Amino acid sequence: MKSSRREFLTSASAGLAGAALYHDRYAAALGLFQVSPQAAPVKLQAVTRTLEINGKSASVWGLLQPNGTQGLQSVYNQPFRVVLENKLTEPTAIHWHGLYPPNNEDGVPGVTQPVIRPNESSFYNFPVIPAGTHWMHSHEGLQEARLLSAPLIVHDSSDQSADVQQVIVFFRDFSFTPPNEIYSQLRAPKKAMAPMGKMGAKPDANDVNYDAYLANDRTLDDPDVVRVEKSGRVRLRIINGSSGTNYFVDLGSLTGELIATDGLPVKPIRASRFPLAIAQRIDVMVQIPPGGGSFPILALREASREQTGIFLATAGASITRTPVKGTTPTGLLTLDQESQLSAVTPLTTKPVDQTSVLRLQGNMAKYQWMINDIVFNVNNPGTEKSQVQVKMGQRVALRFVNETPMSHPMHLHGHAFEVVEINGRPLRGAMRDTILVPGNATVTVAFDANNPGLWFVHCHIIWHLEAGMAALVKYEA
Ligand SMILES: [Cu+2]
Repeated sequence: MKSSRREFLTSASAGLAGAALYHDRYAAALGLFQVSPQAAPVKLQAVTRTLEINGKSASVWGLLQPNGTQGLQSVYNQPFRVVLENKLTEPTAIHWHGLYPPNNEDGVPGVTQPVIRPNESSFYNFPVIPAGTHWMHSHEGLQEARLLSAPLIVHDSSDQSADVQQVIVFFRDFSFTPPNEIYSQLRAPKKAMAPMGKMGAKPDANDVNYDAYLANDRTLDDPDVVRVEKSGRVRLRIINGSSGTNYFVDLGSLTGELIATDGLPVKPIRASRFPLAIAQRIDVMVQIPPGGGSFPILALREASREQTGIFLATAGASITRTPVKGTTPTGLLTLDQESQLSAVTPLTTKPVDQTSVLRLQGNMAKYQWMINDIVFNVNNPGTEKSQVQVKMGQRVALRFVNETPMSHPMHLHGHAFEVVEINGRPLRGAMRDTILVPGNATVTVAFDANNPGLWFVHCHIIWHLEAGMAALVKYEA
């Protein structure tokens, strides 16, 4: 069994430096690139493309290599030599979510670089770190909701040698309504409401009901089916690239071993269901039973019945039709599993030099979202004052105090942080770049100030970001 798969890998990956291979229709298009300093840079294009969603033609955007490959795969510490071409009719900028680039290559327009205008391009060249399951997405306006995002996988030497099949699962949400119309509806005047956080409202989720929830660009009406082997080991690289939807990843009859959060290794824990907030990633190892079969890998939308997913299937196994709505609504994501995690490579043990409190706030009547009473102007971010000042070499804690009943997935650019406190309870948790702060909860993370510049920290619900839930971390010169 093993040798036959190895042969398949070898033949199908000829010319791809013997790299891990992706078998399915979607991921077959995800080639690996390895570049040397002499080689021409990899070209990546922001383009429009067409998907069929719910039986209708959907014009969406995407990040493709000229051969149709979605996104990029690279190898740890290789040069990230990429020419990004804008083939859209609007300016754009792409953020490499999970990497630690130098500040001026981080892809935030108005903070770290100017926008890339239509038919112009931008060149990137920095060492690809850290290894792991990452992704890339537009950081301009609401473009991410048009699916201007893609996987960004950084392999390390261990995952290229292991006899493990790697499968990328990229979850996104999609609406036929253009993002600017969705946003206008969210901001339309509503009946008098007290500011959130003062109204004692019940916990809440899902500002936007999307038309479809996608796994590798498909719904469960016509899911992606990945061929696996009986008794095979599979590493699921699962990405939540949604603009406004948290999920529970559900492995059905399989049990998985969670081995990484946001690309960074954690001490393995076994479960069959894993919370996955917007912009987070998990790597989960599963073992296909000796008898084979087909195995759904689902994402269950938070606090509702919608679901999406892919199937792992051995040869000849039939796929059980799975509806796009489950029978029982899910609940809200919690930090119960998060509090059990610990990093394989935690921060060194040393005292925190400074703690910055970031109070997360909302005003539903105006649909404004704030940090420390400031509605951040994302369309002119360079004019905003930085709320967190750090010095190179400091250990910095960010305490997110959520004063709203809604959860916020908070992302810090350019760094990884350790989760060090949940609701007043200290822990040495996972390393991550995105943490869910549930409604009315307080979560503290700590990072080492080791990447100078001006960095975004923001809610990754795109509608909250657009409505002001962002701040800047600035290194003193
Ligand atoms: Cu938010």
